[in-house]
Parts: sequence; C-alpha cells; structure tokens
Amino acid sequence: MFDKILIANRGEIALRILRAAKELGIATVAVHSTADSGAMHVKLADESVCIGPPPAKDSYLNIPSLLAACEITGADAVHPGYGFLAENARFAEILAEHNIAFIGPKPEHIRLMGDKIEAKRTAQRLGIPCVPGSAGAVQDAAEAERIAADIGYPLLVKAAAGGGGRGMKVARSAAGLADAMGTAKAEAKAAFGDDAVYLEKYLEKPRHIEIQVLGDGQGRAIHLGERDCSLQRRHQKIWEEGPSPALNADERDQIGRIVAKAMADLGYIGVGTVEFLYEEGRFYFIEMNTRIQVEHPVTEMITGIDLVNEQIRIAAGSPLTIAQKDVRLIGAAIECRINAEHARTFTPSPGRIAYYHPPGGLGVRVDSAVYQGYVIPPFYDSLVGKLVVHGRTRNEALLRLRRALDEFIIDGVETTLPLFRALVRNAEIQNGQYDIHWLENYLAAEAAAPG
Ligand code: MV4
Repeated sequence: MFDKILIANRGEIALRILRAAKELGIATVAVHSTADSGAMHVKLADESVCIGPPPAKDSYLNIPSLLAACEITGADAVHPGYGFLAENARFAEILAEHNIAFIGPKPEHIRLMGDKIEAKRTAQRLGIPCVPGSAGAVQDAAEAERIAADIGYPLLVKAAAGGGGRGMKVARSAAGLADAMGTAKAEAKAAFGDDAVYLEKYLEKPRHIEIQVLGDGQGRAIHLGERDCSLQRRHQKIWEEGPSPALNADERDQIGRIVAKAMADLGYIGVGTVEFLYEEGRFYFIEMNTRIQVEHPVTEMITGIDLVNEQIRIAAGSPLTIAQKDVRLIGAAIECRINAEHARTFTPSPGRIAYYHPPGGLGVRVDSAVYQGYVIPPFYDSLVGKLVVHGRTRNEALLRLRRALDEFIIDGVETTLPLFRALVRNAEIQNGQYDIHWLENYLAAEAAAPG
C-alpha cells in the first residue's frame, strides 16, 4: 500500500480523496495554487506545497511543479481526481518513469478512450452496442455522403478528439452535410489541434445513461449500476440520479454485464464510466471516461462502496474484493451540483461566503470544501458543492431532496439552489419524464415566460 498520496487537484474532489486516504492510513500531500492557500484540503492534509500562481496552466496543469512536489515530499502515488490531468496519459507515463504510482488506469487505456474513434472501435470489438455510423474518421463531404446513404439522416458529425459535446454538428440532409463537415473540422482543429471527425446517426431524444465499472486489471471487472445524467445545460451535468427512472432490472443487468465483461477482457484498471445514449429501449455507446467522476457519490449511496478507496487499493495492486453477485443496488440517490452561479443566467458569482449552513439528516450528504468566510476564487470551475440524497425509493429521495434544498443556506454569492428547488417540485422531473433536451427547453420556456 502507498505511504503518501499527493492529491493533484483542488476543491471538493481533493477533500474527497484526502478523506479516503486518511481512512486507509495513508499520509496526504495537498498541492495548491496561491489562490487556494486557504482551501480546506490544504488545512486537513499532512503536508502542503504551493505549486504556482492561480492560472491552471501554471499550477494544477503544471507537470514539472507537480513532480517537484512529489520529490520534495516523497509522495509515492498521485491521485489526479477529475478534470485537470485526470485523463492525461502523458502525465501518467511521466509519473511511472519516476516510479510514482498514478491512481488510475493504464496510460494506453486513457489514450485509447481519449480518441473517440478508437474508443468506439474498441467498444464494438468488445461487444458493446454502439450508434450506427462511420467505421472511422471521415475525410470529406463526398465520403460522408456515401456513408449517409447507408445510415440515413439526421447525422451527427463528431470530433475524434472531442467529447463532452465539443465539436459536434448535426446534418439533417445532404444539403447541410458539407457545411456540417466543414464547420466541425474547423472547430475541431481550433479546439483540439486535430480535425479528425466521424459520423453517427443522430438520436433525437435520448437519455444519457452511464454505467459505473470497477476493474482490477487482473481479469476481474464488475459494474455498479447506472446513473442517469440527462439533465444537462450546455453539456454540463447539473442533476444526476441512480437508478435511471427509465430502466428496469433486466435492462440494467444486461447492459451492466456486457460492460463488465468488456472491461475485464480489456484488462481495465480502476474506476471507469461507460457512457450511453438510451432511446426506445436500446443502448448506444458514445464515450468512456477513465476517471472518477463528479457524480460518483450517487453510486456510492446506492451500493455502499467507497469508489475512491477502491481506486487507491486497486492502484496499489490489490485484487477486486467485491464479486458481481455481492453488489447490491439499494434505493435511489440524486445529486445536485450546486454552483456559484446565477440560478437563471448561470453567470459565475465568485466571492466570499458570508453565511453557510448545509443540510443534514438521514440519507443526506454534502460533498463540499467551502466554509463560512471562504472566498470562492474566480479562476476555476464554479462548483460550491454536491448535495446528494438517498432514499429507499425515488419518491423518498425526492422528498428528502426537497427538504434538504429548503434547509441549505449559502449567502454572499449567487447559487443555483433556486433552480433545484424548482426542479424538485416539477411534475415531469418527479415522474422521471425527461431526456437530454428537457433542461434547456425548460430554461428557455422559463426565460420566455412573462414576468
Ligand atoms: C450524440 C447525441 C445524439 N446522437 N450522439 C453530447 C456530448 C457527448 N457526450 C455526446 N453528445 C451527444 N451525442 C448521437 N449519435 C446527442 C448528444 C448530446 C448529449 C448527450 C448526452 C447528454 C447531453 C447532450 C446534450 C446535447 C447533445
């Protein structure tokens, strides 16, 4: 087992990792920019190292600084969290070259899943159902038209180096295909330095359902159920829940087993999330994330499994100690990502938290690193914390969420709490009747409503 873990992240996930390390009796090193010297994980870590000025490129993305912090403190492992360098294969390789463990998958699996075309090819090879589309990158409009003749319109042009919705263009007819190709390639080149694009049949009203997997790289992998992440705004998830209101036990078991077997066959190490679009009873693979995700507490509340603990133990060489037959999905959990943003305009609202009172009680978890008097810096994402509730049923979880949201006080900055207080009272949300477009349609209707 590791002696000392350097947490190469900030905010609530840095605190989350610190907690898991402490419970495993592992020493912790916090790194921080000059903007985060007052952060909670810095206060609670055994050691801390300032790694640079506020801009992420000069601090949390600065590999030489992180390496230096490892050398100074003698850390023998690094946990990257999510975002920043969490899916940077080169970072994982550099750590290995310095005999420092990267708490995550093998670099080749990070790289593989980072290329959306290779990820899809691998998924198909492993027996995971995918969206009909091109076999690989599509060079020009002429080739795209040949493929379109086969799969039909509407089509989606996607960037191979994209993900998270970046570099996607819909083409609803042959007339629009050349433009969509040109625009997508130009945007991909500008955003990722790589203009490779591929085609997929465009699914009009799917849900976004992701499967949590855990593998030990020694031939074992299990699935821990799904999270429905359809409630998104501009590809930012705001409300995630499990189990999905749209799935039944047989569907869950079937897709879970397919994904778990695929990950075992791949020799996948650690936690991973396989993302699907789900429409009319069918699953379509779109991407795989090779990191711990923001919404991992939803799965933890349902299964009772500490995913960060599992990540650390598996990275240290322990085999999976949980068998699929022992996984129990109990009740329902819902997570709301509370951001320091205006609840309707989503304008960032950094600043000092004048008064902070989080909710509590049975089945209520608040993953946050803020405190009364904390100053939310303007340099990073606006996440203040995640309110996660669990109930024996989805209805109980909704009632608990409503009570917890009404109890939650964050004064001094604008937050998205009011949005969640409205959503938890909305009939379609209460009935689980939503798809990936529901939230943007709701917000547009709200903005258009008089008064
Ligand atoms: C799609 C799609 C419809 N059809 N692929 C957006 C982010 C990235 N995960 C893939 N995304 C989509 N891929 C096909 N073939 C619609 C989306 C999409 C979306 C997916 C999940 C959650 C929210 C979304 C919002 C807009 C578009």
